[in-house]
Amino acid sequence: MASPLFVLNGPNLNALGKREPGIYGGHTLADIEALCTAEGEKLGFAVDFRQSNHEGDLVDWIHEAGDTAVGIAINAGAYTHTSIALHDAIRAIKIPVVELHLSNVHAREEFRHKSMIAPAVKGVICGFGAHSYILALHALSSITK
Ligand code: DHK
Repeated sequence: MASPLFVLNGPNLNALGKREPGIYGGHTLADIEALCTAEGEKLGFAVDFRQSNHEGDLVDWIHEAGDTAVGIAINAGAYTHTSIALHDAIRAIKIPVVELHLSNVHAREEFRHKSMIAPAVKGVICGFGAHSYILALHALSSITK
């Protein structure tokens, strides 16, 4: 039986493919969902892949995952840098959370260097484009089995 795993995506990630492709790559979010679903199957995860432009949706989904899933991979988009609510939601659950980013946020503007959620997660992956998602699934596989 595959273990349920949430892959959560925050604001503007629905625009991947047409949004600054030099930074975020040419994959659409649907492409990334397909990659995650396929890799998840290999690793024994049933991937529940979601995106919202609204902070409260992400908070609700983190709580839901805490009750129903074995782990979370999250690209919180710009909420990474601002959201105490996401930090608190992650702290409120017991399952492991991996933070990920397509771009290397540390090689970009200074306001992207700080993550509000990093202190609450198990680990952080950034800079590998769509492959960051695959690396996050492997990280979760290694710590949930
Ligand atoms: C995505 C975003 O939308 C930005 O706000 C972050 C992240 C970086 C990414 O690289 O996936 O700063």
